[in-house]
Amino acid sequence: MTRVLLLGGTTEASAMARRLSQVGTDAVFSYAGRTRAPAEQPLPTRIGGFGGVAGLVSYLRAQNISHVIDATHPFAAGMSRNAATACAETGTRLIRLERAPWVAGAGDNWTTVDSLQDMPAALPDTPARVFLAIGKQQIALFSAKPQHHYVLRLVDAPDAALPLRHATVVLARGPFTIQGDTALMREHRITHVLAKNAGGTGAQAKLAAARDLNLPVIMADRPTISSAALDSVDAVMNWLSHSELRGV
Ligand code: 3Y8
Ligand code: NAP
Repeated sequence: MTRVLLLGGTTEASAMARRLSQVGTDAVFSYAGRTRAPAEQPLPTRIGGFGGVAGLVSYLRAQNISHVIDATHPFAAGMSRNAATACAETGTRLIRLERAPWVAGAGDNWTTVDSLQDMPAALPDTPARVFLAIGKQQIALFSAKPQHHYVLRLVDAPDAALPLRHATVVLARGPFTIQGDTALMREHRITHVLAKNAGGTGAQAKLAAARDLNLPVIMADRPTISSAALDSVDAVMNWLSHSELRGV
């Protein structure tokens, strides 16, 4: 009996949820609970962590989950690694739905760093005005470079003081537009744009805006995740139907 756990939180996960709902698959959508008011989904939805690998193992068993579709963000490495371990332990089928990384094109001025932790060192010593669009979980990294003015784009208002001396907070939820991001960078006189290589379309506008404004981009590469991945909803639906047919 097929019952799917869809690990969400991205544009691709929302598209996956719409397809599973359309075909009537027995599925449950899962958010981490990172934002105050996540987007509604057309599937029964649970919100919050599982309690590590052990918690996820218990959940998979208690809920008779036969398949896990991990459509979390490429930087949600902890969730993806826990899913791989828990699915191996319980013999649950697992696939990742992941969008391809962005690649620098003509006119792009990117400095690529291995991880988010390497971003502050890539900033100049002379004071800059930095568009920090990597969410709020890694802001503390930048307290090492207090001389810059940071413009932070967040989904929800911070619930504590920011660990930065000069910061402006912009509250907004993607997907974003090139026009909107270009206006934002002009308004705040941005000199550097920082981004995670998330791929997809929801966060891409700032890269096009940076190119149009001839601004340098510091791009953090995504963590490596070993479990098998597909890059489209159709491919995942084929994977699901084949594994149902094989009964494996
Ligand atoms: C809670 C669910 C959908 C999904 C929409 C995508 C697109 C818009 C662009 C910028 C970059 C960033 C951030 C971003 C984008 C989509 C997608 C995407 C980037 C929501 C959502 C949840 C989250 C969590 C949030 C993180 C943060 C990251 C903001 C909902 C809106 C920066 C990633 O305040 C916080 O603590 C925010 C935390 C994890 C990264 C971080 O480390 O801080 N996403 N984003 C999910 C959950 O609870 O499980 O609230 O509706 C989803 C989306 N955010 O349904 O269409 O698919 O990527 N999300 C990044 O890419 O760098 C913004 O500002 O330019
Ligand atoms: P993470 O660091 O990989 O995961 C940390 C912990 O959060 C996990 O161990 C798990 O807690 C919980 N968790 C994460 N995703 C979950 C989900 N979909 N359902 C239930 N629990 C989940 O995750 P993250 O980077 O903070 O991302 C959190 C959520 O935001 C994910 O849904 C992700 O898709 C979405 N998102 C993240 C980014 C980003 O830049 N990281 C961007 C866009 C959207 P337990 O250990 O307790 O199970």
